[in-house]
Amino acid sequence: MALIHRVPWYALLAIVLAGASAANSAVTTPTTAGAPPAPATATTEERTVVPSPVFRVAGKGTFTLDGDDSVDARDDAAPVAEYLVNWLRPMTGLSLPLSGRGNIVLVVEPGHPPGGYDLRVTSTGIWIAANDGAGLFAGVQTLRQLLPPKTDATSHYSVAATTISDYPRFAYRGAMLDVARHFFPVSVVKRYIDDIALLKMNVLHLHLADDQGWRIAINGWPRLTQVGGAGEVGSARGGFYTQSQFKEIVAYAASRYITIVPEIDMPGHTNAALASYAELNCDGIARTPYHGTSVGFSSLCVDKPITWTFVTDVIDQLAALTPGPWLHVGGDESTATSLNDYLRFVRRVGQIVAATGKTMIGWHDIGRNSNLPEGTIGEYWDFTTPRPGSATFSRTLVKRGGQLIMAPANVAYLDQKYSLSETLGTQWAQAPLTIQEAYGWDPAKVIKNVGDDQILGVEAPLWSETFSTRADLEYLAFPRIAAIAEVGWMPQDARHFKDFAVRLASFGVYLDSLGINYKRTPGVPWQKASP
Ligand code: TNX
Repeated sequence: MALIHRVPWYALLAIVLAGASAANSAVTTPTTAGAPPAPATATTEERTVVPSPVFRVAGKGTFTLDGDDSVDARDDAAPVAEYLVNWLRPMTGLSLPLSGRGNIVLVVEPGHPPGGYDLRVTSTGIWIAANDGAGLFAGVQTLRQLLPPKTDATSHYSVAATTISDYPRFAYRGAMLDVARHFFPVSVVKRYIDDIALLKMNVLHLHLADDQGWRIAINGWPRLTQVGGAGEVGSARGGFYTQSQFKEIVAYAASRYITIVPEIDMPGHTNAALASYAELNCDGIARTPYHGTSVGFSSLCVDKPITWTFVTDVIDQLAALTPGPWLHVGGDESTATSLNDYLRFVRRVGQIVAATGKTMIGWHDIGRNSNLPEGTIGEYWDFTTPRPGSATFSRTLVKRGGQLIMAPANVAYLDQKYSLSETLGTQWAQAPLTIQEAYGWDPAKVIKNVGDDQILGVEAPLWSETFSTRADLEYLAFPRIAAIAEVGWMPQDARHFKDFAVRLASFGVYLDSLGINYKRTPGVPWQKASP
C-alpha cells in the first residue's frame, strides 16, 4: 500500500492502460485511415532516456515511421509539432505532413502530470499529451531518445511500444554560461540551448558581465561594450550582444521552452564597467581593462547618484528585453565593498528590480541582507557541506518567502576539472569533480530545513576562465550536465548511479550523432565512438 500512496493517479492510469490490450480504446491512440499496419513482428529494443522517465511500462510491438505517417497537432501543440517534424523530416526523409489528423498525435489538454507529459507508443502510432507546450516539448525530447540516433539510421526508424508518465522534481532546471570571461557568439549559445533542451533543462542563465567583460549593449552607455566588451581573459579581443542579438537568443530559447535569465553581477565583479566609465568609480578614475582571472577587487561606488542612474538603466533595459520572470543581479564575492555598503546596495537593487515587476535572483551572499523584497531567490553556490554563513544567508532568503536554486560548487560547477591532470578547468571547489559526484547528491540534503518545497530547482554553472571554444565548452559540460539534469528531474529515491551510467552510455551515442564533444569519464560503459 505504501508504494501505491506515492504513485500519482495519472501514473496508475498509464500503468493500467499499458497492461490493457492494444485494442483498448480508453486512450486515444489513433490510427491512420487507410494506412497499412506497421510490421509488428520485429521487436525493437527499448531505448533508454536521460533523464529517465518517472514511470515507464513496456508495451507490445513496435512502431515504425513510414511514408503514411502524419502529425496531428492543434493550437498550443502546433509549435511543438513544428519542432518535431523539423527534426524528423531531414533525419528520416519522410514528408510527415502536419494536419488535423494523423497517427502521431500531440495534444495540449488538462489532466496530465504538472510540468510533465504522458506518452504512449503502440504499433500504430504515437500519442503525447501535456497540460502545456512545455510539457509536450519534454515529451518530444523523450521521443527523440526513444528513436535511434542519426548514426544508427538504416531505413527504419522504430520505437518499441511503451507507456510513459513523466514529470519533473523541480520547476527550474538550469544551465549557466559565463560569456563574460570569454565571449561566445550567438551561434554557440543557440547550440548550447539545443544541447540542454535534449536534457529537459528549461533555463539558461547568462552571466553577462564581470571584471573581464561587459557583453550586452545598454542604450545610453555605449562605452560599456566599446571598452568593457573589448577584451576577455588572456586577450584584448572580446565581443558583446546587441540588444537585437540578445532578443534573438531569447526567442530561440523560447522556441525550446527555455527561459533566459540574464545576470549582471554587482556590486563586485564590475571592473569592465569601471573601466568604461570613470564616473562610476568613487575616485573618478577609470580602471584599466582586466584580462586576468582574479576575483574580489572591484566595486561600484554605492553613494554616487550616477551609480543609481546606471544600475536603473541596466536593470530597466534588461527587464524590457527579458520575457521571463527573473533578473539575476549577482552579488557574490564583493570583497572590495564594505559590508555596510553591500547591504545598502543589494537592498536598493532589490527595489529597482521589484519596480520592473521581475523577481530578483542573486547568489546566496545577498541573504546577508534580511530586508530584501519578499520572494527574492538565492542561488546557493557553496559546497554540499555548507561553510559558515552560506546556509544562514540562504535560509534568510527562504524566511522571506524566497526559494533557492541549488548549484553547490563541488558537485554542480562544470568548470571544475574532471581530474587534476586535465588542463581544462579550475579546481578551487574541491576538484576533481567526477561524474559520480555530479550525480550523487540530493539538493534537499544540503541546507538544514531547506527541502523540496523551499527549492526552486538546480543549476549547472559553467564559468569560462579556462576555455574559449565550443569544443571545450561541450567537453566540460558533457556528460556532467546530464547528471545535474537528472538530479533536477527524477525523484531522489529512483536515482542510482549504476543505472544512470548504463543509460548515459547510450546517451553518448546521441551525443556522437549530434557532434557534441564530451569526456568519456571513467565508470561509464561508453560504447565505441561512431566512425
Ligand atoms: C566562483 S561562486 C565564482 C566565479 C568564478 C568561479 C570559478 C561564484 C558565484 N563565483 O566568479 O568564475 O568561481 O569556478
